[in-house]
Amino acid sequence: MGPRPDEPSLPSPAANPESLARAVKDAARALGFDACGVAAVADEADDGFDAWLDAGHVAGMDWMRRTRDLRQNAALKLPGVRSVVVVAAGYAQQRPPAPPDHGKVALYACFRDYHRVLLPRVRLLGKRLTELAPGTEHYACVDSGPVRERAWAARAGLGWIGKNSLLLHRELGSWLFLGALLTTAELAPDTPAADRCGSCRACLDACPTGAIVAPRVVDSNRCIAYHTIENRRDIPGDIKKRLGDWVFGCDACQEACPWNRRAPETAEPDFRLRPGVAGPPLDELADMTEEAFGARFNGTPVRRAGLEGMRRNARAVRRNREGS
Ligand code: B12
Ligand code: SF4
Ligand code: SF4
Repeated sequence: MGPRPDEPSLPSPAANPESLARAVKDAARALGFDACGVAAVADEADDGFDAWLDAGHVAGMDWMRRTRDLRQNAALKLPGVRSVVVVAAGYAQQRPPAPPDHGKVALYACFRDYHRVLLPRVRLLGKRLTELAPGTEHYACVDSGPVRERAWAARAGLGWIGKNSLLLHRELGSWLFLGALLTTAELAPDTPAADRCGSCRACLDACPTGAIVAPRVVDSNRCIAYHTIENRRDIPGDIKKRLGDWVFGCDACQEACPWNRRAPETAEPDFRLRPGVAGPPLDELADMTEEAFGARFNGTPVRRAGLEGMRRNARAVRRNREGS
């Protein structure tokens, strides 16, 4: 059926790929994101993901193995997908120095859980996209969906993959969270950014456990972030000895990165440090009750390690201190 005479016969200005991309980026900015880019779903060429899984670098994260196909083929998650909109939210800020006998929590986990802050906003972005391009479908995710956010961010021109394997944005550095919106709408894609690591290898040298086994390749079996957050078993002895102060996550390969020194402080109220989270006292943590754990860490990403995980981590850090 053709258009009725009183309906405009031209497509709305937002319906072409260029104006749609512009409108979505405006909407992302209005929702508080610091950067937004678009990738076309034409080329999901092999970029080492299979090799990473097959080499066993995924360690015990079976949920990654189970979702292997989905992570490599966005059309399995959203049939008809044509574009991926990637958003970034920076969280750079000064952290107080850890007092003696206190552990260190990775910066990303010291405030309100980013899943809770950002996923509703990516969903709102999807809603806006549906208004702009009626009849299209989308899938929104932040971290926990079977979508390879860093690879899409690199394709969408948000930055480059640093040798520590993190997405580095020219201004925000790597202190950022990523979110993605798969969509059946066609949006004008951005061009990938140039690699600006050059001959630097500060992150490789700073990693306490040698987990960056090659530029851009992290072996989770050696990574402190994996062991203190995801590993539900004992931490292997040689890693345990090298935990330093980290009781949850690890920022050593980010703290060493020169691109992170100039990152602007976040203005996001939800990313303001929660008192008592960045540097919890080791003795208290090592024998913490469920109640005390909840009081200190509820609503932050630290919950993911669980009470037993945090007690295990704090005991290991304390033992190293006693032995040094
Ligand atoms: C599994 C996982 C982990 C694992 C494995 C880490 C790893 N290096 O893969 C563990 C538990 C160790 C971990 C740790 C951390 N993680 Co994590 N993690 C993830 C998760 C869920 C999947 C990552 C994955 O698929 N890895 C497999 C690798 C092989 O695939 P990939 O990510 O696509 O990256 C490869 C390709 O991009 C390819 N590649 C290289 N160059 C190019 C160029 C182009 C053009 C393309 C297309 C591809 C490409 O090489 C990359 C590196 O191997 C993502 C969220 C998500 N859904 O993507 C968060 C995510 C990567 N993690 C994040 C964070 C913040 C962290 C920590 C900093 C937390 C902390 N402070 O403790 C550490 C950092 C450790 C490190 N140096 O990587 C952020 C990273 C933000 C950023 N700036 O990049 C993410 C994106 C979560 C989010 N939504 O914000 N993480
Ligand atoms: S998070 Fe820590 S252990 Fe993991 S690669 Fe970076 S520096 Fe190494
Ligand atoms: S520390 Fe150097 S090599 Fe590592 S990600 Fe930063 S710029 Fe790249």
